[in-house]
Amino acid sequence: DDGYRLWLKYDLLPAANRTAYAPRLNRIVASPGVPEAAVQELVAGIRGLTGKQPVVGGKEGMGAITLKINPSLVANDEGYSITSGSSGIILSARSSQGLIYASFAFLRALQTLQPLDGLSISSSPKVKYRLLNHWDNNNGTIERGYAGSSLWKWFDLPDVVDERYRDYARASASVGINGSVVNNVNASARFLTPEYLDKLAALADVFRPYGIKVYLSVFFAAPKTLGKQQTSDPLNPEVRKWWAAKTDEIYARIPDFGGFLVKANSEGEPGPQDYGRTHADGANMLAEALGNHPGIVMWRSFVYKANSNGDRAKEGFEEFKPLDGKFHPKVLVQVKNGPIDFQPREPFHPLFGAMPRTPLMMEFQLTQEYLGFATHLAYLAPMFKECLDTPVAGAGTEVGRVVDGSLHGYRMTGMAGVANTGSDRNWTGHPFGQANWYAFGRLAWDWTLAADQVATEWIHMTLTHQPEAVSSIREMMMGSREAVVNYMTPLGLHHLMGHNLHYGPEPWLAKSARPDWTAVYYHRADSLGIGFNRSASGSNALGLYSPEIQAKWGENCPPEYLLWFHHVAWSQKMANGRTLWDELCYRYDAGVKSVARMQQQWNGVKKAVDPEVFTHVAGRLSIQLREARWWRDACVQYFQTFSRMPLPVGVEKPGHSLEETKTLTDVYQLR
Ligand code: BDP
Repeated sequence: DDGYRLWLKYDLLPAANRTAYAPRLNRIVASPGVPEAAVQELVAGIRGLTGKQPVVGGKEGMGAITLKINPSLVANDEGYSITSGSSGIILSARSSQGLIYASFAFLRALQTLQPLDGLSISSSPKVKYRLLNHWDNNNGTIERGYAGSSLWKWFDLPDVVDERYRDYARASASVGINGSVVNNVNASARFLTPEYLDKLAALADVFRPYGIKVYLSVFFAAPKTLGKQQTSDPLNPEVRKWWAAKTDEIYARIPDFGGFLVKANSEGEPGPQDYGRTHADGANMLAEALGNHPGIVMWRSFVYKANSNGDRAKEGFEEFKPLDGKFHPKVLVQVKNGPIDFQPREPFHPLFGAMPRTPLMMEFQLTQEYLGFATHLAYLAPMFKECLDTPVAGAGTEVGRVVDGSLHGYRMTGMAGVANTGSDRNWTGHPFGQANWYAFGRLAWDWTLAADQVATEWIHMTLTHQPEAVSSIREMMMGSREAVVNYMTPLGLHHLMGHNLHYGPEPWLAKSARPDWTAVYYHRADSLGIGFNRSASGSNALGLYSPEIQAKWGENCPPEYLLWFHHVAWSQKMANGRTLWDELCYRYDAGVKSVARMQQQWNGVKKAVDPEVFTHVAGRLSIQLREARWWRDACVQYFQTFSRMPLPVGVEKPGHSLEETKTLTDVYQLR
């Protein structure tokens, strides 16, 4: 198995399940309006899973799967219901899009061996815009992409349309994703040229049957660079006309174009502030350019000033909070899950809960920029859930409820995942990276799903049905992200990764173009202790949160966020009685031990999984173990130069000096 088929493998189910399913899956009955893509998928899926091809046609009743559009169904536009009883299996939805989701959900029920007797599923997405963000460039490279080059073959399009685009759309739709921003947020104006719009239209045609809309990241200064305008000032009438005309040009080719994603005045990208205007001025100008077209604007809040000597964790908040209520109704503000940048663990972004009059969209990162790229196994659903399940204030105010609009009554809601896909045959490089694509879609649909439940589905659909193997793999996945946190950045530490590349440990990094691109800026280790004091006596980033959160993460801060918010003395006693220093060492060591355990767990399932997948994962796990040690040794040895305390008993001693460990990192910085 080369991994190409993802979780839509449709290999034969265990014999007992096939026998139980067979009498119910003889024919597929599709009334008018039922999308062809749904029927095709059911035929292919059932044929593969049961070994028997169902016929298309005939009547509703026992043995039939009937698909129906039912405008009075209690569900939202994309929702569906699946029932099974004396009239057979019935898939109904209010829209053809809902039937696509119903078909994939029904196949998932088979793939996860659910009994069909009395089956009754009904589901509606909690969030409206469920998007992948591809950071793909027109030259085929992917920013922070670790699974090959871009899926989109820009040089070939629109004349050559790779079959793979359809499989991408199937896989994405199967987990409920309904939009794809195809290009990097550090956007090229080239995507707005007629040449590229034709290419985009070709992709849109392939995605459309699966309900996936295409979106573009736009370069804010395009009026000037592409349109030969004097300026790109969002309040300039000529500039506004230019964007309106450009938007019409897009809709002439792609009538269901999704809209724009914008990174502005961030990391050198142009934006409205270049002309003394605000983010709201910029976003609203684009929203107005969309006019009556159905599209939206997603404006990113990931900004930090060019010459800041404050606390970067406060910057997005400080710039956006004052703009609450100032955005056009077609605008969503897209906020990264945490206030720094996709670290293995961050507290939720303080903007969540702080902008009741502006729909905030979640941005998660699936590509593991700071979690060991595609080399390390890290199942991210527990990380997404940790964020979504945390209340922003009192009980019932979970981040998920901000994002799904129920807390503040947002009409527009969205969740974006920075994709981990690429041209590698198995799409994500690491075979387990597929689980993060899968889990992101499932949680964007319904953030209340449990991470282990989602893992169980994915394992059945992708790897094995063998019960003991399913539970070992699930255990391995569920602990994997915490393992990464432990061997890279335990106790609330963050941004200790190698300069710019963000791979491997470089906690000693002290010089860079900006202080907040170093590691010492974040860990602040000295002879007294370690951690970033973000409490009231420090930067007071903690003060950006609600009183409930300030109480929770203040004086009795849980260990997970301790050094994120506090500078703590080396000898300070933790709740478990250990000193901070000992606890830090134990956690680094525990991270390494967890990877060793993952290796054992994986070896234990060898007979239950495909040999090619087994070998591939085993190879990556051995790299991960070696690099977890590299991380532990580098950090423990380096921090020891400040703490001057011995390694506690039980923590493995590094087999080499700090200087030797440093050279390992240096190699990554060579050119
Ligand atoms: C950081 C990446 C950078 C992105 C930036 C962003 O290092 O490549 O362009 O985020 O999200 O994580 O805009």
